[in-house]
Amino acid sequence: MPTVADWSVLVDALRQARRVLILAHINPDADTMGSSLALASALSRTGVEVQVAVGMPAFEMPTGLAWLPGQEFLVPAEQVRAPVEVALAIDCSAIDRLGTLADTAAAAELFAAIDHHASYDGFASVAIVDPLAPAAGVLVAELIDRLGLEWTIPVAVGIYAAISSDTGSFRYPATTADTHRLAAALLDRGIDQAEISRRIFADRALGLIRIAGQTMHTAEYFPSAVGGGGALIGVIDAKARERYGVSYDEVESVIGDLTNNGVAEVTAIVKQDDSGGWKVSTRSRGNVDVAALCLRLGGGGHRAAAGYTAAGNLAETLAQLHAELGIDDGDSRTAR
Ligand SMILES: [Mn+2]
Repeated sequence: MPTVADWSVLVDALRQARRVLILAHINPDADTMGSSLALASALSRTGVEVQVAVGMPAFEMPTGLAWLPGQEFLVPAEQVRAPVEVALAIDCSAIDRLGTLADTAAAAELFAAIDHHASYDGFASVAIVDPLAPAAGVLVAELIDRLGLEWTIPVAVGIYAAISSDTGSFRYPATTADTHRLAAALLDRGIDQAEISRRIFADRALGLIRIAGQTMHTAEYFPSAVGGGGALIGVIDAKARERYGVSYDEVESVIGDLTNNGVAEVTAIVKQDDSGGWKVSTRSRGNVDVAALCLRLGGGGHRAAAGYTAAGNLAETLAQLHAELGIDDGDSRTAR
């Protein structure tokens, strides 16, 4: 949990710094990127030189995030100017989320983290971590207030995008009255919430709609999973992504479609990345702690939303997942 001392160390360091590096996590989502670009916009107005980077070689902003204001602060990982005074990782639960920039960040005068994952592992020397925060954006909003930075429209848009995205449009259990009050304050600044919501939740390419449809059509239902609560498991391989022209980052949203069901306590999607490896995203209706499950398999996340990188091929990955979910042998129903 955050302490006053941690806030003051971070706030003092950011007040004094001339050069700041903000790190969004690899395979960025709207929470990490909206928060990072918003903070960069706000800090830059005070004359601080701010860079935002993602530690992936030849990283390009996914089309689903390219509309966020503040794109001008993003630099390729190879162009990050070292040494860095303050390196601030946002929405990263472990240092491997910093990818190729882990060493650069660790060598900064102050290496700090702002995060809301229960699985945050303590990698930074100063950390603001609140597992109850529904989005990293909520904590970055508090940082902006503590620094007394100006809430311009680009700043408000980035923070709203972060919070709206990580709360599933204010639907997930971590959403509180305070979350709505913060959203209301952002609306009072004059942001266009309808346009932001459309960008995050509705503006999907035809190929993504098709791959989501295929995944929902072929997902297997296992009534015996998690003590009879049931699990719904979909698979998206690289071949399907290629057929529909969909990148690995873009299929992140499909788990949201599949999770909209009234039959399974746990929903999962097994996804193949461009290098052929498999990653698993899981969601829980609330009774099953999927963060604990994913932590056992080398990943992490939140109680209701978590993931991990699998070690084996698809068959091994599914067998391991079935075992973790307590699925009986021979149990399966494929949608017809
Ligand atoms: Mn987040």
